[in-house]
Order: sequence, then structure tokens, then C-alpha cells
Amino acid sequence: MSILPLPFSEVKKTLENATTITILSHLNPDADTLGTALGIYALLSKEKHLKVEVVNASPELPIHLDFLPHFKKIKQQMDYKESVIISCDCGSIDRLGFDLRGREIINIDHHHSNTRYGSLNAILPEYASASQVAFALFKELYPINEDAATCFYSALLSDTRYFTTTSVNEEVFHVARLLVKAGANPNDIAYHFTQRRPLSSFRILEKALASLTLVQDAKVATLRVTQDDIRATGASMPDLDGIVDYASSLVTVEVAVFVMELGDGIRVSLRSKKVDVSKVALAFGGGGHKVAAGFTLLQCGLQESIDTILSKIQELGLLNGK
Ligand SMILES: [Mn+2]
Repeated sequence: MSILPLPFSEVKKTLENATTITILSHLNPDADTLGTALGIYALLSKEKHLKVEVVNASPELPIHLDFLPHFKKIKQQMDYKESVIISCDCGSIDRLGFDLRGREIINIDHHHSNTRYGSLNAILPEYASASQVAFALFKELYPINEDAATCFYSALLSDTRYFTTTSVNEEVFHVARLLVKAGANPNDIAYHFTQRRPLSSFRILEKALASLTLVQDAKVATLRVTQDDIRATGASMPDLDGIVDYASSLVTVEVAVFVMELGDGIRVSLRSKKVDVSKVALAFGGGGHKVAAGFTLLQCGLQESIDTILSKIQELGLLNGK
């Protein structure tokens, strides 16, 4: 057994006693949440005594992740009424999109802001992806098969932005090596992330970049897309993913703000090179990591949102190194 602060024996016992399992990923899913969920599905669906479903409440899934083993098994509705819930990469329970009152929940995550809503919490904030946490936990309980390795590796590759984030260290490469050894194909997986972009993602990127504004001595960059932009380009949610990284990659920029006007509110994505933008997200009821965070504003115009966020960044003194 590992010395990691993970509830190995409790999870083992819970899964041994369970008959049905529901694996959940967060709303507006990314590769980490789905890769972690499908990786766990690949392991648990081999267990004879278990019935396992994998569910995401979002109306739309990122289609470029369709190469993940068992992707087609993801349902929008939960069928099991009393199953044990396994939540993946989700910092707060409302982001799962279901009423889970009274349910036993195994909470697997790496968000610093995780509210520990599980009956069992496997949370390692220093880990680079939720899949790294899942791998550390489940490799002690089950042999990691090729499908699980592919899912966990994909999640790790994506959440580290191809092994470039500050969370990348020797341990991450060690885990990547073990996953490749277990059957993940790095070249094939990288192809799916980098060589399959839909045209709509370029069209919406054009719109976003055209809106680029630099403020506060060019230390803060803002990007925005309107509902009209989204409609005109045919962009879907996954096409908006990663756009904020263009703004934060500018040499002078310390904080990048990407504001998206969606049907049900203003979605805000924040990036930084160093300062803690999760403080901004938390102030508006969102969450995330130090250098990548997000939240949603309701009943707020596009420009108003940007102004509110910029003053919050000032108020928190983020540009003074906090
Ligand atoms: Mn993650």
C-alpha cells in the first residue's frame, strides 16, 4: 500500500459491498473529467458483481474526445437509484448537475477548492490531473488495463496542457511512463488532441482574438465572444476551450480573462502565469486552480462582467504579486 493520504481500504470496501455504481463527471466536461470517469469505468465494468453506468448531465459532449474507450457509453441520465457515486475532477457537488442528497459519494479530484462533499474524499491538490489521483488510488485495487491507461493518460496530457504546467514534475512523467507501459499510445492520443480541430474552432478563435484588449500596462488581457459570434461561427463549447491560453501566452500578460456570452449567463475563464486567479473565481462563486480557474455570472452584460472582473483583480492586488 502506498503512503499517500488516500482512502484505499475504505474505497476497496465500498466497491466490494456495492452492486451498482454511477460514475459522474462535471458539467461542461473537459478531457480530465471524462478521461478519469471512463478510465474508472474501464476498470470497474470488468468486475462481475458490479453494474456500472457512466453519466454526464451536459446536453453536449466534446466530440473530439470520442476516441476515448467507452465514450459512447456516456449517458445524460442516471438510471440507478441507489448506486454508489464516483465523482471525477469536480470541486463542488452542484457542478455534477444531479440531486445527490443522501447518496454515498467517492469524490476523486485535484482541485484545491474542492469542498470535500464526498463520503470518501480522494483529493490531492498537488497532482496534475484528477486522472493522476484516480490512477494512484485504483492501481492499488485493480490491474490497470489498456483502456483505462488510455483514458488516464489522455486526461493527464490535457490537464497539463501537454506537460507544460507548473504541476508537471518527475512524478507526472513517472505516471505517464507507467500508463504508456500499461498500453496508452502517446502518439495516437496526441493526434486526437492536436490534429482534429473543427473549422468552427478557428472561426470563433478569430472573433475572440479580434476582441483582444490589453489593460493595466498590458499585464491583463481580455477576450470576449458574444452569442452572435457563437451562432455565426457554429462554435460549440469545446471550441471555446483553450482560447484564453492565447491571451495568457502574450509576453507582458500576467492575467488573461476570457468572457463568453452564453444563453444562460456569462461564462468566464481565467488564466495566469503565476498569480492566483482562483481567488477571483472564488469571489464569484466559481473555482479552479491557481493558474486556471473559472466561474459563471448571471444577469450581467458582457462589458459589465469585464469591468467587474477587472476591479476584482485590482481589489485583490493580484498584479502586486499576490
Ligand atoms: Mn482536472
